[in-house]
Amino acid sequence: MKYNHKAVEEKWQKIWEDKGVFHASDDTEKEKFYALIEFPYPSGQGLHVGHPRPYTALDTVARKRRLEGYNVLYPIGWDAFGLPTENYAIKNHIHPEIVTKKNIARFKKQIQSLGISFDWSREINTTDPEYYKWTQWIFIQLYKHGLAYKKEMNVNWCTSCKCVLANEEVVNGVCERCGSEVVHKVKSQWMLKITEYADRLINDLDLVNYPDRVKAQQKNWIGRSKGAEVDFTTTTGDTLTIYTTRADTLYGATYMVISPEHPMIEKWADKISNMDEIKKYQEAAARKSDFERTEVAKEKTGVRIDGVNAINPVNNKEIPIFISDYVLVSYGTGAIMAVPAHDTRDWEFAKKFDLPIIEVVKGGNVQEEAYTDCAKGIMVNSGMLDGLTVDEAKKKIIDWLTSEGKGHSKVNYKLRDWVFSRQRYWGEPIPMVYCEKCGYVPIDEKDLPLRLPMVESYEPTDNGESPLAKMTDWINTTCPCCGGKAKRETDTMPQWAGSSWYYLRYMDPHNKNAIASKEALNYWSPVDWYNGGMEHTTLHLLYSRFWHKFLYDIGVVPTPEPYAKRTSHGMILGENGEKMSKSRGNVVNPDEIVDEYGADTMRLYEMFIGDFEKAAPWSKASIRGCRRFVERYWNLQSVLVDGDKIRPELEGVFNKAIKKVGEDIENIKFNTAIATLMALINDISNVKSINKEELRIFSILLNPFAPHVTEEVYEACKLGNGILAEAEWPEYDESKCVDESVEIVVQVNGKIKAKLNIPVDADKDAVLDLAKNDENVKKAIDGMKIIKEIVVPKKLVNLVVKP
Ligand code: ANZ
Ligand code: ZN
Repeated sequence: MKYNHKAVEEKWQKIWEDKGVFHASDDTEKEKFYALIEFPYPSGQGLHVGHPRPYTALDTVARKRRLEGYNVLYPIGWDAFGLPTENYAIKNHIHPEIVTKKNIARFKKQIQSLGISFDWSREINTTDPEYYKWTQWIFIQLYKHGLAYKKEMNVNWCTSCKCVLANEEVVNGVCERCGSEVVHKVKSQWMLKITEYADRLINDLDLVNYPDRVKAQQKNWIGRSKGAEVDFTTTTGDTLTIYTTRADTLYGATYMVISPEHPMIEKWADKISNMDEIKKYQEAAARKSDFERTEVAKEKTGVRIDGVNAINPVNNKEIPIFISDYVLVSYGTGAIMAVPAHDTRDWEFAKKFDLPIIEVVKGGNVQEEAYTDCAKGIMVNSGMLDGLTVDEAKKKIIDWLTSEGKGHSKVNYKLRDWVFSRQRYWGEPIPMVYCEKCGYVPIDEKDLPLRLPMVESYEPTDNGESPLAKMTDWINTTCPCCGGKAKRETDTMPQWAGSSWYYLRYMDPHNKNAIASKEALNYWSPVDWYNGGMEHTTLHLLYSRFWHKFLYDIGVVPTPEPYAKRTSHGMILGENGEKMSKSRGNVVNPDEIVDEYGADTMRLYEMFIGDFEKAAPWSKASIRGCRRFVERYWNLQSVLVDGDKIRPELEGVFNKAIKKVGEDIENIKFNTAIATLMALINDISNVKSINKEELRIFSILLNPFAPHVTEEVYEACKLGNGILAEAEWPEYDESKCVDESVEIVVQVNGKIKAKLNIPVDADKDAVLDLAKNDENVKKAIDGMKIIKEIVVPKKLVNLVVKP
C-alpha cells in the first residue's frame, strides 16, 4: 500500500481542527505548559523554510507535553504593523490593511499545511483595534507613571524610509531594514524610560533559564559600568567632570579629551585662540556615526584647545585639553582623562600628538604599547597609591576624591532610553493629545482603541512628519482634561510595541475588559518555554522584559519575568551554505516540499537537519532520506502481528528509545531523537515483524515529529481508543535501559588474545572464568603458571603468566 501523504495529511488536519484537539482548555486544575514561538511578520514573500524550524521544534515539545497530560497553550498570531507592508502598500497603491489581510491569509494556509498544533482559536493580530487598544492602554499607564516623556532629540533618521530609527535599528551606520544612510536630525520624540529598569533587567537574569550567550548579550547591551566621576578644574576656573572606570590611574592622566560637542567649548570661545580649527573639526565629527567614531582600529584625530588647560586633582599638574571624536558626547560626561600608558586609544592618540606616557601600573612596556591587561598589577609613580594593587588603589582614590569633594563613585549604562515615535502611518496611534493649556494629556481610557484613521495617502512627508499630520479632521479634538481645543499626536508606535506584550494576550485573547483576566494571567504565567532567533536577543527580548516588569510593578501581571526559559535556533541556509535570498537564487519554497514529500517529511527533515542551535544548510538528499523513513514506518503495517507486550528481544531497544527520545526532546536534541527512532526501525527489521504494542509505542514516540502518518497508522491498526494526539506518552523501565552485555578485551602478558561479549553484571570471578575458557586464551596459557590476574571491570582482563 503506497503512502499517500496528501490524503492523510488533509484528513488529520481537518479532524484536529473540527475536534479542537489543540485548544488549550481553561481547566485550571490541570498542570499547564505554555510554549511560545516568536509570532511571524506576515511579509509579502510568504513563508520561508526558516520559519518552520522553531515552529516544529516547539510543536514537538508541545505535542509531547500533551501526551504527558499537560494542559498546553501553544498559540500563534501576527506581528503585522511595520514598514515592509507600508512600503509595499505605497508602491502598489493598496491600503496596508488589505495587504496585511492578504499576507496573513497566505501565511496561515502555509503554516496550517505543516500540521503544527497551534491553538488557532487564540490567533491574535497586532493591527486589530481590539488588540492595539491594549498596546495603547499600556502606553498610557507608562505615561501616567512618568516612564513616557517627550524630548527634543538628536535622532537617527533614515533617508530612505523617512523615519526615525532607534539606536538598535542602526547597524554600522546604515538602516537595519533598507541599508540606506542614516543621518542625525533634531526632532521631538516620545521616549520610554527603559534605563530606569537597567539594573533589574540585568539582575533578574538570575531568575530565568536562558542560554549563557543570550544572557551575555543582554548584559552587554545594557552595558553596566562601575567607575567614578572626577572633577578637574581648568585654568579658566571652571570644572570639567570626567567619567572613568580606572580612577586608580589618575596619576597617569597626562592630558584630557572632551567630545567635539562638549558645551564647555562654547563657553570658552573667547579664550580659545584656535576656534576656527576647532569649528572645522566639530563639523567633520558631526557627519560621522558613533560606530565610525569609536572604532579602535581607526586613526586618531583631534585638535588641542589652545588657551585653556586642566589641572590634575591628585598632583595639581597642568595638562592640555583636546577635542577628539573618539570621545562621545552621549556617554558618561562626554569628557575623559587620558591615560596613554594603560588605554589603547589614549596611547595611539598620545603617540600621534607626542604627549607624555607615564606608567602607573607595573608590568608592561608602556613606551611600546599600552599595558591594559593590568588588573592584577601593582601601582607605581602614583604618590599615595604606590605599592597598592589596582583594586585597592581604586577604592583608596575614590575615598580620597569623595572626602576632598573632587569626585565620587558612579555607575553608567550604555543603554539609552527607547525612542518610541515613528513618523509613519502603519503603526498604533500614540493615544495622546496636546492642549495649549494642559500640555500633553492621554486620551480617556474609555475611548480606546484610538483607531488609525483611513487616509488617502500614507506616504511619509518630506519634512519628516507622519502622514497623519495631514488629517486635520482627525487631529483637531478636545482636551480630555479641560475640554478646550486640543490636537492629537500624529506619530505612531514602533513595530516593537505590539510584540512587547503579545504573549499575555494569548492567555485570554477575547477579553474586552482587560489585557487578560486575573485568573488567566495567574494560571498561564509565565511562558514556560520561549524559542526565538538570536537576532531578537537585544531588542525584542529586552523591550518585552521591560514592559513586563512595568506591568508587574503596577500589579497587572503576577511574575517579575515573562519567560521562564528561552532557547534559540540556528538559521537554515541555502544548499550552498549561504543565507537564503532571492538574489543568491538559493531560496527553497516550503510549499513545494510539502507538496512533493508531505508535511511529516518536511517536519522530520527540519528537525533532523543538524544541531538545532546551529545554522544548517538545506539538503535535498536528506529530505529523501526522511521520506524513506516515513515510508518504512508506514510499511510496518504489512509485518504487523498480534501481541500486547513488547517481545523480550526488543525490550532493551524499546526502553532505551523511550528514554532517549524523551530526554532529547527536552534538551532540544531533536536530530538525535530522530536518529534513535531510525535505529529502532532497523532493530525491528532484524526481527522481521512488529507486534501491536510495539507499533503503538513506536507511533507515539514518532508522533511529535510526524503527527499525520502516525495518527493514520494508529487508527488503521486500531492501536488504541480515540486518536493518537490524545494517547499517553509511554514510560520506560530504567532497569531495561542498561546495556546487557559489554565487550571486553582479554590479554595474556599484555597481548590481545580475545574479545568477549560478557554480561555487564558479571562479577570478577565470572569474568575470569569466561576469559580462561576462550579457545585462544586457553592455548596461550596452556602449561603456564598464572602469577597475576588483572580485571578492569567492563574493559579488560590481563593474565600474567610464566612457564
Ligand atoms: C581613564 C582610563 C584609563 C580609562 C585606563 C580606561 C582605561 P566603559 O567600560 O565602556 O564604561 N570613556 C569614558 N567616557 C567616554 C566617552 N564619552 N567616550 C569615549 N570613551 C569614554 O569605559 C569607560 C572608559 O571609557 C573610561 O575609563 C574612559 O577611559 C572611557 F587605563 O578613563 B577610562
Ligand atoms: Zn486642556
